Amino acid sequence: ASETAQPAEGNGAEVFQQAILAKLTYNVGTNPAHATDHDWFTATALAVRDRVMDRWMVSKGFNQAGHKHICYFSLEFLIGQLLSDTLNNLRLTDCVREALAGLGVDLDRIRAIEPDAALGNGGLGRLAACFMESMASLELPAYGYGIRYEHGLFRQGLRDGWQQELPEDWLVRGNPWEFERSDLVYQVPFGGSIEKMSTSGGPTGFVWRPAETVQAAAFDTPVVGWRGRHVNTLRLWSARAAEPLRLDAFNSGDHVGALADRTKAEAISRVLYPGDETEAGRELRLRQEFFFTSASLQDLLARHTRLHGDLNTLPDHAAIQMNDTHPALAVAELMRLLIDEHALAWDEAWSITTRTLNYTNHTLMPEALERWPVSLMERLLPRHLQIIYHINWLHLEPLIRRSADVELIKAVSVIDESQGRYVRMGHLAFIGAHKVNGVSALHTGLMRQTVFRDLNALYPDRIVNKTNGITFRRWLHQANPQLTHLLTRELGEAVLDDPGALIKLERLADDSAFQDCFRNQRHASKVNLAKIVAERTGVQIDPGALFDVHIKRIHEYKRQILNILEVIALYDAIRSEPERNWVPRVKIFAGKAAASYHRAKLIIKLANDVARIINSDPAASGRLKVVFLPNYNVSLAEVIIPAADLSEQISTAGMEASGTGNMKLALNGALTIGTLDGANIEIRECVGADNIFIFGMTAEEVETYRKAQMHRDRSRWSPRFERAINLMTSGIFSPDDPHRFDTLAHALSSDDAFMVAADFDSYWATQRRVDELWQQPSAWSRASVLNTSRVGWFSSDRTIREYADEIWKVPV
Ligand code: DL6
Repeated sequence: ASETAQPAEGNGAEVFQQAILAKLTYNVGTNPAHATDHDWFTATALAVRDRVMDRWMVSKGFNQAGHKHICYFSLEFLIGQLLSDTLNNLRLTDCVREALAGLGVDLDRIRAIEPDAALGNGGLGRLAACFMESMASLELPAYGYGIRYEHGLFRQGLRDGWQQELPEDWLVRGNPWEFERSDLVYQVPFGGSIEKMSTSGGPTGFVWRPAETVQAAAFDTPVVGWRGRHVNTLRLWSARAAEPLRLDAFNSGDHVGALADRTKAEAISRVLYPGDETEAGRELRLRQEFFFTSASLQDLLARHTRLHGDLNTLPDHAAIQMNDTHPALAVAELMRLLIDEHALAWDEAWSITTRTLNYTNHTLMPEALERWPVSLMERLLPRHLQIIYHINWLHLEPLIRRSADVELIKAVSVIDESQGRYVRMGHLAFIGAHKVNGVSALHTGLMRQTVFRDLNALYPDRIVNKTNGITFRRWLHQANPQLTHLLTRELGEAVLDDPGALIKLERLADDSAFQDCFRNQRHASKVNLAKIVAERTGVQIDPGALFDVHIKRIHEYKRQILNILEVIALYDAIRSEPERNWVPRVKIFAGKAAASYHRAKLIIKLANDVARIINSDPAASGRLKVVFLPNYNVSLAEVIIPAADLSEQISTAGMEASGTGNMKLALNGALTIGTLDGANIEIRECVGADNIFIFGMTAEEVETYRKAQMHRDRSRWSPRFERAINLMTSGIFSPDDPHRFDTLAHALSSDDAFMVAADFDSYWATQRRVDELWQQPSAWSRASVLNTSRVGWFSSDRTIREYADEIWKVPV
C-alpha cells in the first residue's frame, strides 16, 4: 500500500476548494452566499468522503478475495464525530483547513457542528469504535455489525442540578457518511410456533412458523484506517415493517391503526437501550438483540455462500467476535440458519458455530449479566429456545453420565432455575465460543475464579486475556494536536505510526527545557477547557490550578461519591484552616446516569449542589472549585482529556473490568489516582509505581472485608469520613431540602457495598500526596512525561494484534 491514499485528482487545497464548492452546489443545493455552517459541514464531509471511495472499493475487493475476515458484532458503537477523525487519518486536515479558509470558512467552527454518533452508552461501545479504527489501520479485513439507532444516547441536560434526559437527534439533518444499501434487506422472524416436519430425532426436522417478520435494511459507513491505506465497513441495520401500511385500514379511516405494524417494527431501531424497567422495554431490547444478530449472520452466510459455496469452510474465512452477551443469540441463530435454512446436520453445524464465534466479557457485576426469562424467549423465539435446550442437554449430558455433583450441573447449566427460569446469556456465549476473553489481567483472572469458575474447569483453555486499548489516532493525534506536535518535533513522524516509539520520550523527562514545552502545551489545553467550562456552566476556573478530572458513567461502583465526599472534607479543612497554603484545585466531573438509576442521578445532584455552595464561598476562592460539565460525550472527552492533570480511576477494586478512560488520560499526561482495579494495575506496571497514585483495598482485600461483613460496621468510620457524611446531610449543600441526601448516607451506613468508607482515609491521604507533588512542578512534569512515554502498550493496535493472533487466527 502507498503511504497515503492519493486520488487521481490530487489533494491540493485548490482541488479541495473546487470539490467542496461542487458539493455545496450539486448535493446540498445552495451557494456560498447563502450557505449555513451546516451546509459547509455537509459539503466538506461529502468532499472528504469522496477521497475514501476508491480505497474502500479496493479494500472491499481485498476483503472478499478469500482472506479471513472479522465480523465484530456489537449492540453499541460509540463513534463520536467523524470529520476530524477521517481528515486526520487521511492526513488532510491542513489541506482542508486551507481550502475552507480560502472560502472564508473556519474548519474548527464547522467541524464542531457535526453531531456525535452516540450509538453506545460508555466503555463497551467506545471500545468497539476504537477496535474498528484499529482493524482498518492494521489493514485487517473487518465488518462492524450493529443497529442504526435513530436516537442515540440521550442528551443530558441539567435542571437545578438534576439530570434531564433529552432526546438525541443525530440523523435529523442527514448523515453524510452513510450509504443506504437498498438492495441489502433481510427478513428477521419473531414469535409464532414450531412444527415437527420429520420423524428423525433431535432438534432437526422442525420448521418455524413465525408470527411476524421485520425487515433489516443495511446502512454502510466507511471506517478509514490510518493514512487511508485500508477502509473497512461498519454495517448498521435499520428496522422496517415488511408491510409498512395496511391500506384497507387506512382507507376505512383508521389512519393510526393502519400504521401500527410499522410503528412496532421500526421501534426496534428507534432508540439505543430503551428503558428496561418495564416488561415492554425488556421485550424490545431482546428484539433488538435478535434483530441485529440475525441480520448480520444472514449477511455473513450470504456473502460466504456467494464467495466460497461450502458453509463448512466458514471458520476458515470468518471469525465473529460477540461484544458482550448482547449478540449471544448468535449461538442459537447460527445453528438455526445452518440446520433449518441450509440443511446441515447438527454436529456439522455445531462444529462450524463453535469454530466461528468468540465472546468478550465486559463485566462481572451480577446485575449486568444478562438473563432472559424462558417465558419471554418461548414467546419471541420459540425455535431458538428449543435449540438452546438441546445445546444445554449436549453440554450437561456428559456430567450427568458421570454422576457429577448436582450443584455443579446447576451452576454450569444455560438455564438458571434458582428463582424462576432464565436463559443465562453468558453461559450460552461461553459454550458456543471458540475463545472467551476478559478485558484486563485482573478481570480475566476474576472471570476464571468467579462467574465462569465451573465452566472454566470444564473448558480450561477457553478463557484468555485481552487487555483493552485505545486508538491513539483519535485520543492523541486528533484530540491533542499540541502534544502531538511536540512529540513529532522531538521523536520524528515515526511516532505517529508506532506507539512504541513514545518510549524514547523518557530521555527528556528530566530536561527542564522540554518540561517547559510540555507544561506549555498542557496549559494551552487547560485554557481551552476553562473557556468551555465558562461557556457551559458559567464557572470561571483558573488554568493554573490542578485540574482533577472524574469523567465516566455515573455509577456507584465507579465511586463518584468517594470523590465528592473528599471534596466536602477538603472544603471543610479549607474553612477551618484558611491560612494554610492550599493547592488550588478544580474538581471536574462529567458523566451520564442511566435514566432509571435513581441513586446515580442523586449523586449528580449532589455534585451540583456541592459545586454551587463551594463556588460561591469566598473562603474557597482561589483554592477549590467544583464543576459538573453536562452532556459528557466523545467530543467533550476530547476536550477534557488533554487538559487533565489528575485522572480519577477510583472504582471499588474488582469491579471495573478494565477502564479505557484511564489509558486516554495517562497517554495525554495526566497522573492517575486509582485503586488496583482493572487496567490500572497494568498501567502501574507500565508507568512505574512512582508515577501513579495508588490507594485503597485490593480486590482480594475487598472480598475478605465483605465476607467479614466489615462494610456494614459503622464503628469503623474515621472521624473525617463521619464529618463529611454529616456535612452532606446537614443541609448546607441543600438548604432547600436538607434531607435530600439522606438516602445516600443511609446506603453508606447500612450496607456500604462499594467500600466507600473503608477506602476513604487512604484516598484522602493519597490526595495529600498529590498536593505535595503538585507543589514541585518539575517532579510533577517528569511524572507526567513518563506517563505519556510509557503507555504505548495501551494502543488498541496492540490489542487487535493479540485478538488476531490468538483468537481469530488471522495474519496482521
Ligand atoms: O471493555 C470495555 C469496558 C471496560 O473498560 C469497562 O471497565 C466496563 O465497565 C465496560 N463494560 C460495560 C458492560 N456493562 N456493564 N457494566 O460497559 O466495558
